[in-house]
Amino acid sequence: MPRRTAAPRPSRPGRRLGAVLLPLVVLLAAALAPAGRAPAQAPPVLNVYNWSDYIAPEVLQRFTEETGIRVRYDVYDSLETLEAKLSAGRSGYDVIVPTSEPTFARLIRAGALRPLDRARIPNLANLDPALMRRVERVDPGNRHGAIYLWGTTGLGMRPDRVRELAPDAPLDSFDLLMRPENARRLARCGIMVMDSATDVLPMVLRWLGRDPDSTEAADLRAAEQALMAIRPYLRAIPGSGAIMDALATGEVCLAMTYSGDVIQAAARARQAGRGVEIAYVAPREGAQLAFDMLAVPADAPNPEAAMAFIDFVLRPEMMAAITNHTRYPNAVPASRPLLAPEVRDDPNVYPPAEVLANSFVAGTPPPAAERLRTRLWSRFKAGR
Ligand code: N2P
Repeated sequence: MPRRTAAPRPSRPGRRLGAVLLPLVVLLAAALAPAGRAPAQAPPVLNVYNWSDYIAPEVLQRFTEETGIRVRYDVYDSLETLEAKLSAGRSGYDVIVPTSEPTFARLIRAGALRPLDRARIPNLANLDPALMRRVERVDPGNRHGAIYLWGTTGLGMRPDRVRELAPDAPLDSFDLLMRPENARRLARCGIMVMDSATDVLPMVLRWLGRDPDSTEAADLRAAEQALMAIRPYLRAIPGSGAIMDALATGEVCLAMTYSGDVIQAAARARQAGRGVEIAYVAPREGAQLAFDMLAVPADAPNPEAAMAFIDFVLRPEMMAAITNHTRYPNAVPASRPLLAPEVRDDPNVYPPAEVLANSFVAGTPPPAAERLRTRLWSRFKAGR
């Protein structure tokens, strides 16, 4: 279930004070307005629906301070949850962050996105043209979206526990998870796979040496068999948000999830100082690469605020704050010099050329194949 919050937890108490003071000032101004005039209007609201742990809280605070626009902020932790919410229509959101494929592609095809108002988003010019070209295959002319953050999917692990329980298992390969003899030994210290057919199946197909986008029944059967073979050893198949928590607390020693989530979990574990060491690995068989897009639903209640927000977020200093906090790379090169050195130089945040060359972007399966995948996933989750 998506966690619903008014705003992500502020990182410092001072921020919370600001959140309280700003509406107070607005109320006070309304009360002091000369009698006889129309009552002051409620401040405009921007409704954002983003991935969990995918922004720096101070960015929202500063947006409200500068524009007077209040932000209502909800989160999801899988593309399936986002799609379910959006396909019902009238989501009430002004800004969403779908992955370029398949979700953003499908929403464009369904006419569910409003083209960006380029005149109101001059900071689109800050985006790396080479990265923006990569998402053009689903959005010619980049009309409907701007890259927010991107990243790979791979394995988060506690290397010390893994070495202890499965000394001969390779740490840099998807074999670590997908070979039953490894999963069986690691089950004792806890394994989780995130609940997302969209983000897990292509990696399994790739590991099997098959086309990650395959719609062939034989390929999907092979993927299902491989998943079923490790199913008894999985502690849970929760949303990616729960996986981040389980990694950070040391509750699991192996998890398949998104790169920045693992790096955030590692940072949290270090801060807790309880000796939990977490590492991220983009498997050598090839990691799935995802571009998450800032986009505006066609029926957004406040599209002007949406465009203003996208422009604000694309400022180099905002993107740097977001990457520093989330440990996901962005697509604004001018933010690079503003990054914390340990973030900028972390090869798991900004993958080196050879990892990128070996990575793949999943496509958008046609509806019939999508149905097969969804059913396969339900059987996997149920374990039968
Ligand atoms: C945020 C996960 C977003 C990555 N917690 C999805 N590509």
